[in-house]
Amino acid sequence: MKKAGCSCVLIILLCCMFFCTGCTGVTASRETGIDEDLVVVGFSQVGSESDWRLANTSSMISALSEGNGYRLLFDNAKQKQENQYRAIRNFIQQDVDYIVLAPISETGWDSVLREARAAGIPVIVVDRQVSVEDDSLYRSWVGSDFYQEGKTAVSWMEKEFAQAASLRILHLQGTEGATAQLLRSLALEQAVSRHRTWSVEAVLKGEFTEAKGYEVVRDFLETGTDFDVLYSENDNMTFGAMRALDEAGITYGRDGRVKIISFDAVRKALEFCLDGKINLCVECNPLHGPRVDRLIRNCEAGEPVQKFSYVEETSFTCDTITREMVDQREY
Ligand code: GZL
Repeated sequence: MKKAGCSCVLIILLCCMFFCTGCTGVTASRETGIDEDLVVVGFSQVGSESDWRLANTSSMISALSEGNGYRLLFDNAKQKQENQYRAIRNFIQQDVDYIVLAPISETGWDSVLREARAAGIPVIVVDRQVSVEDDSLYRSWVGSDFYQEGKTAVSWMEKEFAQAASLRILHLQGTEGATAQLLRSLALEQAVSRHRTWSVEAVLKGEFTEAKGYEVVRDFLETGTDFDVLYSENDNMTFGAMRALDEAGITYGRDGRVKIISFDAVRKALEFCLDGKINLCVECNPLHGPRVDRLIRNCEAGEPVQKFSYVEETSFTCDTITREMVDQREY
């Protein structure tokens, strides 16, 4: 489906083709192979750095399918913002009907979103947020309340360590500048400033990947610095950290020397939680495809759309999780 400006060009083109070759619109569309009734969406995805991201991509692709009335142009930015810039400019060149952006970090979007607005292409932001001077540069955002996720983890720590004389924290951070990192970290930093007996032994940059999580925790453990709880901002970094702890002979989980808090709550993490290896899994729901589909349909119908839509989330502990909860997991 194209906008007015393009429709005129398209009609002229089709007339030329008709008079020149006797083609009809049907033949023309057979020529181009594109069903003009489809809503064309350009989706710029961060990358494929984590199980959460793979589930998010899968949800978006299955919701924005041709069967649902979409033609989806998908771009994987491989965790580089300049690749997202390139993808968005490419979508503008192709004159898509909507741009969906899952931004790698909050800043640096003003210019390219102004280009999308100048082209008359609405932008929907999913998952992490964008920090722009003018928030009319995007139509709507859907994602998680990352600050609440962090507060859920802090509440668990306050109960779990209520009797402890002190609490030494190892903070494993996700991609710097991502909303998930900024707000999960903020909740912890505020708690540490409230609790005089809490301390952060180190802040490690794990980039939300298993490999980097393993590397930075392995290097930290070589310093011999003790800690009581790992606050890991996503499951894949946690998996890497667990490997480093195993190699160092440090036990963890329900009966372990250190406790583990992990964010996302993908199935693999919930299995570890069920086994008592991860103490707390804080859910971050990636299944935004149906939500974006509904947003676009509302836009198409000229209905008002909410600027910010937060998804419902929960948490799981190794003392409360059940096999049924794990088996019900969609991702
Ligand atoms: C959170 C999302 C984060 C996940 C990570 O919504 O941005 O990015 O927590 C993912 O697993 O890499």
